[in-house]
Amino acid sequence: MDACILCARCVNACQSSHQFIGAIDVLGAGESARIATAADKPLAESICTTCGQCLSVCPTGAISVKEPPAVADPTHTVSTTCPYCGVGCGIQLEVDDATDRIVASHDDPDNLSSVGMLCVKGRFGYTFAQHPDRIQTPLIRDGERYTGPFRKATWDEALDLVATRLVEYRGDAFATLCSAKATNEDGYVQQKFSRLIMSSNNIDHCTRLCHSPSVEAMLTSLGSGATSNSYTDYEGAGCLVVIGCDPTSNHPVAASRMRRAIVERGAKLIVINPRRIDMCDYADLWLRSYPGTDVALLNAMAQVIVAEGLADADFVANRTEGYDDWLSVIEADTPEHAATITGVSADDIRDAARMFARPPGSCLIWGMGITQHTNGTANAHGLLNLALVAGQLGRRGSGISPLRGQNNVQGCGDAGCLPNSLPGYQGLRPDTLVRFGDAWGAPGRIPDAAGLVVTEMVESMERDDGVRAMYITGENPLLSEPDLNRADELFRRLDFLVVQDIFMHETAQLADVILPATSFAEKDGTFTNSERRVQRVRQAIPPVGDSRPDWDIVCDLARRMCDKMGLPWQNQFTYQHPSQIFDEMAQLTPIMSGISYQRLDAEGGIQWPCPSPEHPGTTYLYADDFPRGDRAKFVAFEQGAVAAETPSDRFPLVLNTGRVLYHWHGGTITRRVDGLMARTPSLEVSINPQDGERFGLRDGADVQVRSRRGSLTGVARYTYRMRTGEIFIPFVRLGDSAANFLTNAAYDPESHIPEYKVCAVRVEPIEP
Ligand SMILES: Nc1nc2c(c(=O)[nH]1)N[C@H]1C(S)=C(S)[C@@H](COP(=O)(O)OP(=O)(O)OC[C@H]3O[C@@H](n4cnc5c(=O)[nH]c(N)nc54)[C@H](O)[C@@H]3O)O[C@H]1N2
Ligand SMILES: Nc1nc2c(c(=O)[nH]1)N[C@H]1C(S)=C(S)[C@@H](COP(=O)(O)OP(=O)(O)OC[C@H]3O[C@@H](n4cnc5c(=O)[nH]c(N)nc54)[C@H](O)[C@@H]3O)O[C@H]1N2
Ligand code: SF4
Ligand code: SF4
Ligand SMILES: [Mo]
Repeated sequence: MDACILCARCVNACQSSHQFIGAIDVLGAGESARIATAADKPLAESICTTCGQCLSVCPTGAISVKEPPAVADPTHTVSTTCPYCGVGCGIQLEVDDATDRIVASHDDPDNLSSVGMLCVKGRFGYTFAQHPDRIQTPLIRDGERYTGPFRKATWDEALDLVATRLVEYRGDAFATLCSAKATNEDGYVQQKFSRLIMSSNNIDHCTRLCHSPSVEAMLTSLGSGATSNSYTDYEGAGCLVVIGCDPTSNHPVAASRMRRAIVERGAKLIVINPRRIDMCDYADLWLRSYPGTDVALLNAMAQVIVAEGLADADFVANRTEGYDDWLSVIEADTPEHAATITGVSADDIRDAARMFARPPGSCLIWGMGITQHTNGTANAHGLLNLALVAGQLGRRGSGISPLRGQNNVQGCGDAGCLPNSLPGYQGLRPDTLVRFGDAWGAPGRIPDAAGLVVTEMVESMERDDGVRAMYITGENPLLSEPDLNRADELFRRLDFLVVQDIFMHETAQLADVILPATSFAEKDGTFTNSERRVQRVRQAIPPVGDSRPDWDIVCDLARRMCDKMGLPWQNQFTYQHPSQIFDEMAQLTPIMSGISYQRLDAEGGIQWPCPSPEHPGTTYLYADDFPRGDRAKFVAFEQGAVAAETPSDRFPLVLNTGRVLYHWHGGTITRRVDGLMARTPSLEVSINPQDGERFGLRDGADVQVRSRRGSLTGVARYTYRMRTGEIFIPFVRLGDSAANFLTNAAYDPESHIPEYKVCAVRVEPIEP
């Protein structure tokens, strides 16, 4: 810090101008003044999130990266979109012209979603793109399935093999998983391939494991499955309800925008979570409910709103239906009753209801703690009912935000990578099928029956008439599915498996053919973020090895299959550039027909619906009506069983799984970013110290965790973030351990999402 001139720009960046974290401040006064953390602890032990915002504003280099890459001048900068989460931050990749290597990632002050901020993954996590482990050539299995070695192959050889094999599996025996990490254009081409060439609607992606209950509920109640509002609405709200999510870890830049509302404008914050998350530091109310009890809690909040006359009577009368039926179900759900189920006091439930219902505006922000339960859809309806009864929808500073997970999970659904709808959530109705059939030069060829969702695909593998051949791009089900031992058995029953990815992973290990895709850094396209903003992805570096963009690989395969089968649709797969794919999709998709690359390049990201070239895009939905019609619908659910599997004598603890800031899902990507690994090198099992004592563990020592389905080894981390009786493990794989060996493949009946958030486990010390 010798170069520090005490300008305090870093302090501002960390506190009031950007991140609202406050990890650093000026410590001391006069001669001894310096920048330091609270109690002068090392940065790594402070609340610092390693976002690098301080680094980005330091004018003297006092704060700098530890090992700056050797750069030969000159460099150029490419403006693109972060490949990690659904917040969709703008990044500016700095590329060394001499070596074609990305040497830095900077924030983009002009980006409308991130307004100059980044988190640790956006600023430092880009290095995976040029990691030596990238798959460089197509690979074909030699010899025995599952065990034989892979050999390098040419594209011709690999794609001919895939085409020849897939010809046998057209129709229901084929299924494909699309990638929420890839672009809209990649997804559009893949669903077109599946529908047109493979005659199969068995198309899905990770949304099934993620926000499918939210989408299901929103489609029923409102007619659209998207976030209704924008990050600016958080900043303008009077009250934020953060329920079943941990934005500081998982949507860090959105979390900064929430903190801005709280710190600058005094917005109220209600956190509803069994686990103490960092946002609790800012909360007016933290409702520590028991896992799986949100239906009871949300019904009781709604009951208070009605009973205390806080309902928005105009909104209910003029813009909703089903109110009376709904009320007759929830009327008995008093706070006192809910308190016995949820463990939250009746007074706190009342306070939360009042804070939420009171004008000016409230935002409901939720995540996997709501959805990944056997009552996931019921939970989501509970939230929608709350928004409807209080009229907190359809105006600035209010709205509903199921925070989208992957960088392009919104877009993957928008592009039609779903078993029951074509692009733009256009159902498999006769008129839609005719329009797409005509546009694709194949009238009457698109199958009209809804296909299987991810979890149904996996279950069907057990049967001989189920899915026999699979084409998986940019997903790793053998770490992300529940009950992995069982999932592994089922995947081994497939006749043929193609994996298209940037890295070798657990699912690829079982594949017959592996096709190397380019990463976000090597292709053009678009991602659509959580606030429905379509943003450009721009190529920064040449493709690594022989890798090719996903859309290009699938087009090549489609043409080969047309040749083999004598199908006349080669010309449907001859795009020269992703912009042509986007134009085709936009033309067929009313919600984005006004968006084009020209506009995105000129204006920056545009939020759909954007029906015409003159339309500015839409910051918030439902100002006047709903896609399902004039009225939104109340849908009542009663609190059912809290979970499919609850603690017993043999398995006395509830396992809650989820994420940590420094890892991405199973870790395929983040295990290959040294800086991120350094921050979270081991699999931590968070446990209340009392439970630790009770089961003979030691803080920091190895622990074995077992469920009825499997076991893992981790490091016990004593923390009061956990209530007794509940432990938390992120689902990243470190070593041979991964949480999904333990989780339960029980499904929400409406959405088919697995119950990742609750299963019963026991813990045992491992003697050194
Ligand atoms: N760093 C990082 N960021 C990510 C990801 C990542 O892997 N790493 N993944 C991305 C993806 S795909 C997604 S979907 C999002 C997910 O983002 P989140 O939804 O924030 O993800 P989780 O970590 O699963 O957190 C769920 C929270 O719900 C709480 N919870 C569990 N059960 C219950 C319950 O019954 N009721 C309530 N009210 N709360 C409960 C848990 O304690 C946990 O804090 O994150 C995205 N961002
Ligand atoms: N226990 C537990 N399990 C869970 C969850 C939980 O909370 N708890 N959450 C669930 C949720 S919400 C989700 S979203 C899933 C996520 O599960 P997955 O989608 O399986 O997880 P990722 O590791 O993100 O997989 C993305 C893959 O895409 C590859 N990739 C990256 N970019 C590209 C590209 O441009 N093209 C191609 N072809 N490949 C690319 C990466 O290498 C990686 O292998 O996990 C689910 N599983
Ligand atoms: S890296 Fe981010 S959180 Fe840490 S001190 Fe800098 S601005 Fe604050
Ligand atoms: S908040 Fe999400 S989109 Fe933004 S930099 Fe972090 S990971 Fe990337
Ligand atoms: Mo997700």
